[in-house]
Amino acid sequence: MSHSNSIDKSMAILAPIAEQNGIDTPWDRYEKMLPQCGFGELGVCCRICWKGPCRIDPFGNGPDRGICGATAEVIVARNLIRMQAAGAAAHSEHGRHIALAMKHLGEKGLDAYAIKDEAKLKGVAERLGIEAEGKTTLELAVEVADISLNDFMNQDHHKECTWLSKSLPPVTIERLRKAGVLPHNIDAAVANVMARTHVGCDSDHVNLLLAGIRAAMADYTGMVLATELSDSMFGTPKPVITKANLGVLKEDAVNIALHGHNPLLSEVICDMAMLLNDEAIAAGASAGINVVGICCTGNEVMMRRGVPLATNYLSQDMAILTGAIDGMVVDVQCIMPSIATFGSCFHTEVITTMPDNKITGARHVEFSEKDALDRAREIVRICIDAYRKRDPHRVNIPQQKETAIVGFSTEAIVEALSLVNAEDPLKPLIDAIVSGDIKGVALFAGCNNVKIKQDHAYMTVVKELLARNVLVLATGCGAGAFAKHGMMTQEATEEFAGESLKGVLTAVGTAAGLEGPLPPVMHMGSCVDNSRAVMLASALAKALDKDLSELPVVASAPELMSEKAVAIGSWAVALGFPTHVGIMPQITGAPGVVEVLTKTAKDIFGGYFIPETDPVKAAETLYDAILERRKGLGLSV
Ligand code: CUV
Repeated sequence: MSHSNSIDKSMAILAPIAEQNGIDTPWDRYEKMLPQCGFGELGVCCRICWKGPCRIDPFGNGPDRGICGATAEVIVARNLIRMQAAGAAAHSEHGRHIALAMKHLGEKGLDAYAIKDEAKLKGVAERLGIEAEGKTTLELAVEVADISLNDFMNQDHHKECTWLSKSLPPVTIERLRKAGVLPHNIDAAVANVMARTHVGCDSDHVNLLLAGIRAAMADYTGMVLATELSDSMFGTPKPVITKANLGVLKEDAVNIALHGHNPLLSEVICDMAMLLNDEAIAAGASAGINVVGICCTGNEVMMRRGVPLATNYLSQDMAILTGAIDGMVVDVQCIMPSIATFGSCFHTEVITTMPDNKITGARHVEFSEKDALDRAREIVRICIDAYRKRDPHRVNIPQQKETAIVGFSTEAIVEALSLVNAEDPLKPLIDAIVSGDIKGVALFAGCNNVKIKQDHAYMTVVKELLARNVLVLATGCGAGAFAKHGMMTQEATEEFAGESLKGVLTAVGTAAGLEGPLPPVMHMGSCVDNSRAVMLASALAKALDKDLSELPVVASAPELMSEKAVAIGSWAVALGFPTHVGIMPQITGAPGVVEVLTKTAKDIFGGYFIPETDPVKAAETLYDAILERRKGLGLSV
């Protein structure tokens, strides 16, 4: 029997439809996988060469080494750092794609794109040390793109990636430099992990783990440049009110779901949907075209355009069971291949768009920046055609949706604060932290994972921390969870924020003209936009003249699953944040690796991993970590 395991009420409505159609939900697929491989769960299975697979006996009754002699520590460390490298590769490919598009735009022009936020571009150029005087916007764009691309190309080991020193506090940079984990080249950091984990190479788990951290710092580098260049091209997010959850689908509209990550595709589809709205009406969809988002593409267009969010990671294929999605347009990352199967059960056109991300059974329309308008037109028309084939009897849209105030870029937060103190915008925030009205800051990031009731861990940890007056930032599918469950509303502040936090949110919200508090969870964007939280924390650190590792700032990924999330968590640790992971990482077969990541890391970086599957305990541990930081700064606890 098909089922769901989610606190998202839409899922209980849709699971029986999966059953009727004879398709498995993600939770059914998980159940069929049980019991999952115990060696894999511990991380002690090695498939790096064809002498294997080898696995270490965790009980000490069988082999304690692989055929080559690799210990559990080496096997686990190699597996882990390959995940970090893959995450870094994924985010950085995204960043590279944006940078190349920006360069192309600046040099030759691209019909579908522009520098929409010139002020942001100028700010970025200035930060990168580019002399803006006398240069056109497009010339600046080329220079910014070139410096960014150089972070993928530089071969001088002594010269670290530019975006690192241009975005992090100098003391943090100094500390990371001493630890030897600052990459000079994003691609090289990834390639280095692949090379040193080849059979018969680096066989020292500490040395391996440090290389993984370097790859994670490359992940951060790719991410920060992706965010900053995207803002320049597509606009820096400002607060906007929208809706989230599957109730945002409309029965009388052509519903196009944008899913994946890169705004280069989704932005143009949004523009084209507006242009072709009348064609949709002519096809019988009286409400025209309704664009909705899924996963991080959803976050990108939600932040910049107020496009409603349909759902987050784990329920992406379930969304198709509504029978109301005419086209699901995807680019890269976090796209379950199952959507093709679900699409084929309905009239839904599942359209892949990137040459290196195809799905068997899906339609492929290859998208490139050069012919973006033509391809976007083709894609939107395919969706309109699909609408004509929609069977109204199979439409079943769960009426779940919540209001979400989103769009809290660092700039937007600083702007809101400047309404309280125009001279020194960060001062109100710093004062609130110093006085203890705000105890600390928690960044929630990461995915959903079938191993946890969908969204439940997010909601539990966040409520615990809000009640303790911790300011909450969110990105990725965590932000999606909070949006779907009404945590980005003013009412949620009233209900869940502790008294002193509520006071601060109300003072800032009122000054910003919201006639009430800011929402208790600030949506900062997609996964790459975790860089925004670092920007905010770095601004605080610089203002206080402290290292990031001294601030009462923590990170939490209660439901993570992807390699990208592992990379993010790893740089969060390196930057100095106590970092909770709510899924038991596949490392526990190597006590030495566990020791390094949960304890030794604290001595080297200040940050460390907190693996904790109980969300209430996780919140307590994170709060204790915040108090420890406060003590360190001499602040009240
Ligand atoms: Ni990039 S990485 S499931 S979409 S947050 Fe969502 Fe966010 Fe994890 Fe993926």
